[in-house]
Amino acid sequence: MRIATDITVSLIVIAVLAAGTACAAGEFSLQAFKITANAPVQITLPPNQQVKQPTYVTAAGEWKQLEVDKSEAGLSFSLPADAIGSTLILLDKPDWLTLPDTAAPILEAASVAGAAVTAIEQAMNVGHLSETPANVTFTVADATNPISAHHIRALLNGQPLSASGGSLKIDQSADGKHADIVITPGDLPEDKHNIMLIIPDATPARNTLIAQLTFTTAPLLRDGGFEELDDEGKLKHWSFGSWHSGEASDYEISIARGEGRSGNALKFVGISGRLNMVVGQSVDLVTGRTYILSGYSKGDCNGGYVSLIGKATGDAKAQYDNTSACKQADDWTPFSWEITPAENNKNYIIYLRSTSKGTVYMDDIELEAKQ
Ligand SMILES: [Ca+2]
Ligand SMILES: [Ca+2]
Repeated sequence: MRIATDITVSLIVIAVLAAGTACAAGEFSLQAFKITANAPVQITLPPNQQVKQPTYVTAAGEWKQLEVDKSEAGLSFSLPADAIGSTLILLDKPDWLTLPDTAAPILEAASVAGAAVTAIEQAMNVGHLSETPANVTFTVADATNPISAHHIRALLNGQPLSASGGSLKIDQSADGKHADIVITPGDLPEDKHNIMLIIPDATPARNTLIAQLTFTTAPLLRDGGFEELDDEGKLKHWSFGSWHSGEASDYEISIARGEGRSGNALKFVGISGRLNMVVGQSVDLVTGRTYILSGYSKGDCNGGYVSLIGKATGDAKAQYDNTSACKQADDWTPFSWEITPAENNKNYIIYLRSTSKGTVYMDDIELEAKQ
């Protein structure tokens, strides 16, 4: 490629963008030149360069025919005036390509181990799963052009799928505009995991959809038995606190070592003042499901209970639900409550609490999705 200019050009960047792919469903590849110049520029290509329907995009986003002069020296063209300094040029516009197209592919459906995800969004959270799903499928479509299967990228927790032994399979329609993208996650530890898919269309601009799906195989509630302590003797998965209105209160929240139904127990002691003792943990709940929170309590008052608190999204009301209270009992007594995360909330936290004078013990707390 030869570049000639009428005056001195202080900056010219020409990049060749190859978009699309050669795949079983069709040849959705093209060569686009990106040209940036701050002065008039003439570009000459070898005579054997294939030219068919040469097109360029104006600054306003309109695709127009590009005038190409043929001579023995080669093929020449200038950066058109209405491209204003920068444009994309296609010398060999494929028949399948429809321009303009400024829209990214859209996510039409998703499923996890064959079960459809009900709320399709670009960032989905399907919450707790009993095990890593064998596969996660994204169904995507582009209204105007083929999807560039060759440029689809999948990341699991920010890493290539191969890092966890996972794989990606793409089943694309003959016209290229629809694709089922099947991800096999591979071997994953019990934890929260995120799959991110980057899906461009096969246009010169490569309009790109980024779709994400998050799931967790970690226990919904960690250490409901109050046994996991850090080096300082504090519970690893629970945070202790007291909410009060400024009025002085006297209380103790502690780990009662060896006093549990098994091992340790959580112990609230309300002494005086306006008491509001809380022990919280973030939980990955999903709206539309009901959960069972169960455990054991004992104590000399009826003060123990549990709250589910959410963070509102948009104009929704933040969830703040309380269960009924644990009964006064000398021996360990089971409790079980249904809790339901509210619509349009996120970042749920379970709080074990006591607002009473007296002592409440809790142990063996479990949180499960209701079957
Ligand atoms: Ca498109
Ligand atoms: Ca325990």
